[in-house]
Amino acid sequence: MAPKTNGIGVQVEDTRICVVMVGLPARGKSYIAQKGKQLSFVLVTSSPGKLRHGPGEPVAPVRRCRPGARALRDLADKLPAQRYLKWLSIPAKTFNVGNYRRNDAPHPSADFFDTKNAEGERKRRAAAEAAVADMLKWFKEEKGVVGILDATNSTKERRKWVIDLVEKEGVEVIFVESKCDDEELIMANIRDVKTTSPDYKGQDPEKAALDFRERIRNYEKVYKSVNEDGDEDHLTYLKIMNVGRQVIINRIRDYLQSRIVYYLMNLHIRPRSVWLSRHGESMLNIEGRIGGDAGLSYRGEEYARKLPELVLESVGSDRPLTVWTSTLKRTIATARHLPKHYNQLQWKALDELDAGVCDGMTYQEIADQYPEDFQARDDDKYNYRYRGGESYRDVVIRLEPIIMELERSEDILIISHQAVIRCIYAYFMQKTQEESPWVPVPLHTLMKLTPRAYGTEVQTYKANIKAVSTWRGKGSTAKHEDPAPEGGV
Ligand code: ADP
Ligand code: FDP
Ligand code: F6P
Repeated sequence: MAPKTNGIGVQVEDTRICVVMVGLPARGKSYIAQKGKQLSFVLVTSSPGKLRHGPGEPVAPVRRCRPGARALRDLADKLPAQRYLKWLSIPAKTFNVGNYRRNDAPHPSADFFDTKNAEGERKRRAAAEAAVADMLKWFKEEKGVVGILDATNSTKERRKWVIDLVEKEGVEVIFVESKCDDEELIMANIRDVKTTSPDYKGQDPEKAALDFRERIRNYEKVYKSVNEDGDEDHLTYLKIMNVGRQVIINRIRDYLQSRIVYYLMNLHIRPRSVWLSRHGESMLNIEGRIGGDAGLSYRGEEYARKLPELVLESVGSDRPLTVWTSTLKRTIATARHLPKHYNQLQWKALDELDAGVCDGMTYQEIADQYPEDFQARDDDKYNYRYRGGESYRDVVIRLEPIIMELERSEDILIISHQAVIRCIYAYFMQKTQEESPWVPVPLHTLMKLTPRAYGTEVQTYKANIKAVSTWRGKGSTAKHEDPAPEGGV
């Protein structure tokens, strides 16, 4: 079937996907699921309502968009899977069976998970049924696109049961299995995340870890890896072995599936951070003019000279770092005093949001010359597209390769621009589309983001070099005199 688009390059095909996680406990399934949610932030534009272009252009109705065969690029909410999907604006939601089971069996000991335990079996099945029922309801009533069933789904019977229920509703099923036999890593995972689970609330962590290891042994008695016996070859699946050292891909069908797979197979769990900085203050920043390709102001240059010190303080002197800038003068100039042994790469995708006909204007000039546009942008800043320019949604879409590359990479410093940094920050911090375009990102500040198993840690380093504030509050035409609110970055 030829993909249908709604005239704004957005796929409207009715693809709905259920990602069914598979694997023994403590194999990173919930971690992977959480990442997928992030993915949806950049894949498809989904918010119903109006997409606002400048009032000079037609205002195209935005239909609820379903990603399909061709259009991840055009698809503009949270797993590393959910996080990624959400960032791409694909409505994604995780249904964790453990949370359902906890309603009925809040503190089970290992023998609860022995298949010979009839009560345990009954309660576990009821939890799985409730999770799948809620997921199907979500697809139907809330127009979900990617539902993630987070459980062990570790037997063929369970997988067949899920497929039968889900496919009946016209939802595609893709199994994502994490297989890992690195005993040291599994014990580290147990200590990191399982001993603090509500299952073991108030219990001694060492005892909890031993009980959890016993729980896993009960699962091992019945566990079958997907297609281990050769009779599940008809299934669509991705098997990630030992955190990506080997990957098996089977029958991945369409564009969205392949993007999800590509993203998930590139995830790694080696400790790393991402540093973000805007360029030093520019000559246009001083005048309160947006866009352009100006050089640094005297204070901006001072920041460029101070940046190596801030970076070395935060990164350390012996860690290799890769620096990504945009192709605009002000970010390249900001990076130029960094240590020569850092690899540097310029990305067009990191250039500032294109303000189209408003490029080089002050906010006051825009309000005077294009009052309707000015209002439209305040009404829906994420979707407003400058005449001949871009919206935040557009920026998120062009950042998708950056996010893919970031997930594959180790330590990276990105020197970019206000709007672009907001979008990247939103991916890591799971900011909504309403919030992200307004996040304060002050000049002359280095930010360190460190992704952890559940959530991202933020540290900021101020250079203590004065700069104008380029933050503008809703309704204001301030020539940058609005003080940025406290909080945010
Ligand atoms: P599960 O849902 O499988 O019980 P969790 O997601 O709760 O496991 O475990 C999280 C831990 O797993 C984190 O410490 C994370 O670093 C680690 N992890 C993430 N991905 C993987 C993977 N592919 N294989 C093994 N461990 C992983
Ligand atoms: P989780 O770690 O997500 O809490 O320990 C494994 C576990 O998940 C249990 O909490 C939960 O009851 C079970 O997996 C759910 O999966 P199954 O229905 O596949 O057993
Ligand atoms: O003022 C600096 C700047 O980077 C401009 O180039 C850009 O148009 C603007 O910030 C983006 O911020 P906002 O979306 O809040 O106008």
